[in-house]
Amino acid sequence: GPAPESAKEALAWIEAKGGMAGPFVNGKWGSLRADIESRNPATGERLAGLTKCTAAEVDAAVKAARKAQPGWWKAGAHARARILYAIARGMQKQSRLLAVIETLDNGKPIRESRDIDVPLAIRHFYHHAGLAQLLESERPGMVPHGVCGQIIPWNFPLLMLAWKIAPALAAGNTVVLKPAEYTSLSAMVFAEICAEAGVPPGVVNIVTGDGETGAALVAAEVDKIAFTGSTEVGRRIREATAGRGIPLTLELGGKSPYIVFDDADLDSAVEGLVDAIWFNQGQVCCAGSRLLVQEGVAERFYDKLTTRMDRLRVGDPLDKCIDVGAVVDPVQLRAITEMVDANTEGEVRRANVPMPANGCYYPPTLITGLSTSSPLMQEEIFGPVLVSTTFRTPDEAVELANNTRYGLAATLWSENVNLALGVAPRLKAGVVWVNGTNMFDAAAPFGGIRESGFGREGGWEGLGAYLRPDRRPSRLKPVAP
Ligand code: TXE
Repeated sequence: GPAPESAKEALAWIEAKGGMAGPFVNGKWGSLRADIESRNPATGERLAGLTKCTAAEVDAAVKAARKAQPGWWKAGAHARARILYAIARGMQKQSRLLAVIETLDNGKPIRESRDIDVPLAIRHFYHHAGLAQLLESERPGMVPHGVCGQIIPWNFPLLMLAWKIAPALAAGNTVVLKPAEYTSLSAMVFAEICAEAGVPPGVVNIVTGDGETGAALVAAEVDKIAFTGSTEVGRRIREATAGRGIPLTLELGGKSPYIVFDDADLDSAVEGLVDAIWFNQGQVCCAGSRLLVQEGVAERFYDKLTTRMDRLRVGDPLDKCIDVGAVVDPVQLRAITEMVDANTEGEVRRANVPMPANGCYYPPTLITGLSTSSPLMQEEIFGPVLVSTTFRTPDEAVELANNTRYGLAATLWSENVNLALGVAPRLKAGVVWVNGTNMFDAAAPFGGIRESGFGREGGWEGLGAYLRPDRRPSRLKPVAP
């Protein structure tokens, strides 16, 4: 059942801040103002007032990061590793608070924030503490960029923060991070954890606000920018930074194919699909949102899928038995609804499940019989809506799978290893999962190609995005002619 006690504890934590959240700069809270309201999408209740940082406030944060950076780098790999380990342990100690705040703020099922978001975020800090210690031997001659501006979305607030901050700090950079306006509260808990873990003032700075604050951070004197979010904003950031030539990594949208071949283990493929499209209400950049199923098993597969859909439990995200929670915000709910309602093709099937009367809920939905040019087949819906079509041959599956401007992830199911390994390399995607989906690890680089962006996060490849070759004169003696 619901967990009112832990929710009370989380709300008390916010209340203790005067019901306000705002910038954390140079190890201190900045001006807390209720410029933006942060609400619980499951109930509509107000959680906190949020400061919308001005360009001047963003610049002050960048200055603090600039001042702290040389010391953070010179402290050495072991000092940085020790602090990253301390952050990881601090997050572990606060894991319940983090999970509940994330669920209140975002609407995601507590089972997911507790078992996925928070543990993966912690693992990211542990892993990068280890990488920090190996830097000098494994990447000699590499140095940090300096100050990194980082902008993250609302679908995995704490995990995206970890993906950004852990490698940047491990490599000796300092950061100014802007969380998304819908979901800034777990970043506030994180700021406190940093202070307790002994992160020197100015090394981790957080500026709250919306797209205007984000644009101010992009325009500020930063040495590198990392962004995860929509393809549209990614394009704008690329334009805004083009003239400055600073390094940029972009992790953008997707329309990832989920391919089921005739010989697949259909029951496992159905369970995988539940994870691919209904995890986090489908608000996942690599969501398996386009089902491609081979004709021979299509009817059986749809039967199994719709039976499973009707068993999904939609409701109060704090309830541990819930599979599908609330969509992040009324704005996103409206976007999903309008996109689906504008469609006139195919057959729309909604899960036959009880739906909560209030709150930002959208039913798990399957749409079949769409033409490949339909906007629903081409555009990211970013909600619990699966679109599907059938194919005859592996060649046709590859062609359909690649028929999109994106290239973030792909999943395929087959018991035939030759078929699977033949098809996988032909899929245009940053990651291809075979007989599984959503497999993430701090050691595995993740990222897209085409309009899904560029750059990788995780592992040595991800760390490399926060390093550059040293520009100091080489220590090698010039050879006499
Ligand atoms: O994203 P935005 P939105 C997709 C998804 C979703 C759609 C819209 O399809 O429905 O985008 O979501 C900051 N300069 N994804 O509008 O605006 C913003 O404050 C600098 C996919 O919420 O891209 C937030 O912190 N920053 C996705 C962050 O960018 C700006 C995750 C992302 O918000 C800015 C989220 C600007 N001009 C949405 N404008 C994924 N790939 O995971 C906004 N921001």
